[in-house]
Amino acid sequence: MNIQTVSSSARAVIGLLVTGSLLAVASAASAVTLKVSIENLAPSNGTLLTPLWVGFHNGDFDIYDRDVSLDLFPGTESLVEDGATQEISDRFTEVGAGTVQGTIFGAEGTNNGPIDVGETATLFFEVDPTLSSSRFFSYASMVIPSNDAFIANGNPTAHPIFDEAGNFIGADFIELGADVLDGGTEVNDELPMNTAFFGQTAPNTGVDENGVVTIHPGFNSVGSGGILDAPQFANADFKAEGYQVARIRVELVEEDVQDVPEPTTVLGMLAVGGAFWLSRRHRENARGL
Ligand SMILES: [Ca+2]
Ligand SMILES: [Ca+2]
Ligand SMILES: [Ca+2]
Ligand SMILES: [Ca+2]
Repeated sequence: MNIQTVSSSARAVIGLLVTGSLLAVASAASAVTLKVSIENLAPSNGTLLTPLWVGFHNGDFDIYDRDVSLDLFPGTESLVEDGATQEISDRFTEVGAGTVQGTIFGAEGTNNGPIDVGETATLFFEVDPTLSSSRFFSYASMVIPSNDAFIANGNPTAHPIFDEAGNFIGADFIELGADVLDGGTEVNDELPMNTAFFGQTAPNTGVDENGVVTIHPGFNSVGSGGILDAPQFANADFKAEGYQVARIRVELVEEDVQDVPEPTTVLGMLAVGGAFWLSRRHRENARGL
């Protein structure tokens, strides 16, 4: 394949989508192209996901610890409450454990930006497999609608993409509803005004929880006037047996890449915002309860 063509396209896409973040690109001689994808496996009228943040690093970039406050992980709160990836992207740059990162938007489906039920969102990355800073993969996405529900790896070395010799390993795993986490930063009141993608109109809106990261207890029960009582989220109970949230894959691209997604103005704007961007529609729906 023509690696020059692939790399320049991928750089253009990622650069546009991740506003303000740096993207160091490996030399063409040793670079490979990776395809990262996330598929929303939730049932119809189930949960959506905010654009997936991903980063490649040397094992020293940590998104959260279980039973520890997110105050110790700057940038993660903004992602788990609002689906915004700018702050975690900035921290990734500051930490210096890796140089390649990006945000994968769900440009298809009903909602442009969020990854809709049944939608697969994809982005290509160029990395140098010989660098230790390419070795491990991390990811994070907010489960919406919610106050602070999210999926992410808390163990920075959980997903090695290359072995020590630079041989490709890749990743292919499913996030179960049972694995969804609660950021511990916002009370799960599920009030439309406080809940991203459910009526919230500004970032960082909600009641402080001052807690720690835990397994999410699940949405408030049916009949409480919360998320599960909204018809469009009637099947969003991710604690239901067998509920699958997403499949995430990191694949090695062997052939030429013709389907590198083209950025649009709309996508570029979404990079700055968060999960409150479509709040009007859902606020109206919530009012109808
Ligand atoms: Ca951790
Ligand atoms: Ca979408
Ligand atoms: Ca919470
Ligand atoms: Ca909130």
